[in-house]
Amino acid sequence: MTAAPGTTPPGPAIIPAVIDLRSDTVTRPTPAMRRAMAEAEVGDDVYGEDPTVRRLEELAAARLGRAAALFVPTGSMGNQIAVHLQAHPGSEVIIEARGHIINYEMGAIAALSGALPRPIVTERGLLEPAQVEAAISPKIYYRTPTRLLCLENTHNLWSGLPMDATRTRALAEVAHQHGVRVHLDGARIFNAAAALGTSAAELARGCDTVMFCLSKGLAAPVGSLLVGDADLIAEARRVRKMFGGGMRQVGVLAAPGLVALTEMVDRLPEDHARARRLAEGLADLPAVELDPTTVRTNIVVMRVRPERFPERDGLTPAARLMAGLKERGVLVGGFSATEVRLVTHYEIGDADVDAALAAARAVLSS
Ligand code: TLP
Repeated sequence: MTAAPGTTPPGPAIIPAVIDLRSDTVTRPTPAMRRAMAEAEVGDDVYGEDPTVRRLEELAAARLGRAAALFVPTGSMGNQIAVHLQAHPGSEVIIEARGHIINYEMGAIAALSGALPRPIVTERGLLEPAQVEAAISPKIYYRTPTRLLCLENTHNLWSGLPMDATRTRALAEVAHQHGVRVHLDGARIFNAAAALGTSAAELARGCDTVMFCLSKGLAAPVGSLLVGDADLIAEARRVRKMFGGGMRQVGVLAAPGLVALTEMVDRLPEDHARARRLAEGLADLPAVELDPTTVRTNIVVMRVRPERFPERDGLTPAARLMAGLKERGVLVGGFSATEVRLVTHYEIGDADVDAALAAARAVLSS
């Protein structure tokens, strides 16, 4: 059919392709995950009768080298159950100052567990055992007791920084010497393991509880696991119910989680290589401050230099960059007035990295 002069020819509406680098949470389930969801065997998981959930919990415990695991709807819930079990009202939780648990979980450690954060500022995201020791309250009855140390691996706000097993063990040892428990927010522990050439179990060693997510780089639509000793996980099951996380025929959501754990772990180095290439390209731009060697997993946090790309029309440098990129079909996340985060994942290919770099070049030179 020929279009009349001056009209749009018929055909599909032209929707600009979106390159979504806001997070690795944006991925849609793979075809294998969709099939697994449709075919999942299910039962009522509050009665412990969902066979698919059980399989996932057993596999998760084995992958982390622990006795037991609990399927929870979100990473936040997994972290908060761990805090609830190991801190008590009026006690302190030691955590690196940019930790997810205190910056992005809605004040839940205070709201749900009555605990206080004791944030430790670091220069590059890695806690030192001596810093942790100094932050632990002396055991005097009139001092606020320290109950829990929370670690994060990879460290989201520090450009996905991985932490090696030696440091994790040293930090856990110092905490345990003072009777302080250790929880690891391992939302992206498989990214850390891939970057460090080790296993998730090795990185979890020394920690009392570990939470990891299926819904980040592993591309499942939903779900996280909390792992630990059998007694603690039995208690965690009770707290999950109290927090409203007891789910019923949830094998339909555990099934893509099984695919995530068995099929999506080995490809993570691809995301890391693309993130590094993205970081190298961005670091070449005069308006960007970024050391690409700090990008070792799938997260790039960069700073816009305000002297090169200033605030305009009430928009901060970061907001201006985000808006400009969005006009060009590239979505990124804002961390502060000058910081922006870009995350690679299985829906981002090499051509997407090239296109995102071209868009950033165009926006930042405007
Ligand atoms: N992180 C999200 C945002 O909340 C920032 C993201 O897009 O990265 N621990 C870490 C280290 C996380 O990065 C996240 C999610 C969580 C816990 C919480 O997981 P969910 O979103 O499943 O509650």
